[in-house]
Amino acid sequence: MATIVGTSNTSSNDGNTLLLYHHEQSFYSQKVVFALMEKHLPFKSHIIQLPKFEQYEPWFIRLNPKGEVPVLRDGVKAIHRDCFQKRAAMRLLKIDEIPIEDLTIGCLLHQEFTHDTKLPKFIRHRMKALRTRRFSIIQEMMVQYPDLREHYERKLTIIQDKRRKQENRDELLKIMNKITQILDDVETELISHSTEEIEMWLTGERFTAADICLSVMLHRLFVLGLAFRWWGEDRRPHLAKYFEKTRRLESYKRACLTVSNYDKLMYAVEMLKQNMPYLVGTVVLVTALAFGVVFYKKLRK
Ligand SMILES: N[C@@H](CCC(=O)N[C@@H](CS)C(=O)NCC(=O)O)C(=O)O
Repeated sequence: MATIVGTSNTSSNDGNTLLLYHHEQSFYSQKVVFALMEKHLPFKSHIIQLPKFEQYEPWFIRLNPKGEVPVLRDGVKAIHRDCFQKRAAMRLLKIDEIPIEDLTIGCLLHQEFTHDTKLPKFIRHRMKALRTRRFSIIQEMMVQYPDLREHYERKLTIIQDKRRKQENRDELLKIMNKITQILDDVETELISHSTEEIEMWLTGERFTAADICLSVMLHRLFVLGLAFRWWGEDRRPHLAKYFEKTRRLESYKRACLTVSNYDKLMYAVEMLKQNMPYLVGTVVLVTALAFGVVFYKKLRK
């Protein structure tokens, strides 16, 4: 989950609040934001611009040599790791075994598996472009910052290995089979609670870390256009109901539906481009009507 960094004094933190380095669309960041919201733990947010490769900047590599978000900086007190992990529940779910990046990129590369993706076109293009560009960026960083060479080298090896997997259709199918098994277990678990009179989450009355992991995972499947494969009225109805219930939570909205202003703008531009033919058509129609009315009035004079 999150890399937790403890310091007693930092320039970017006042020492009392948690400082979270994260990105809105990052799966692992969403889980931590979700957990912090559920625990009512105030935190300061520092967005790491993954689309600009800020995670490979030397200052961030020094913070987390893996060059990944999220990172949670705790100025004074230690955070109980069970904010993020509940081992028994995790065993039940096995969700953390799903290689989310491979699934996400795999779906972008093999779109035939998806239907009704919620990812705007510009994000899909951006993710594909970033995936290829990051090699040269890391190589440049390696030359520029030789003291961090070993971290950059490790990162390159990891992403090269991931790249091969992501291009392989069979690897994607393997991941999807694993998800089927997990969601079958989840449906069985949810069915076992269905006779209870009180509202139940995955492992009981309380919304736990297991629920956070499951909810963020379901959100990712939904956004990628994979939901139809696993839930709906005709399949895993308890899971479908569970997802609808989760989507009403404020913590879910904050963790999973927050979009940066820049992305909002890009989305507006995409919508404008898509609707351009209709817009032009409407303007032409309205102008023609206006001229028609003027002409008609003239004729009647
Ligand atoms: N095991 C890590 C995984 C974190 C991770 O994979 N983060 C992704 C975003 S979801 C990332 O920062 N990717 C940027 C990169 O690898 O360049 C955790 O649980 O925090």
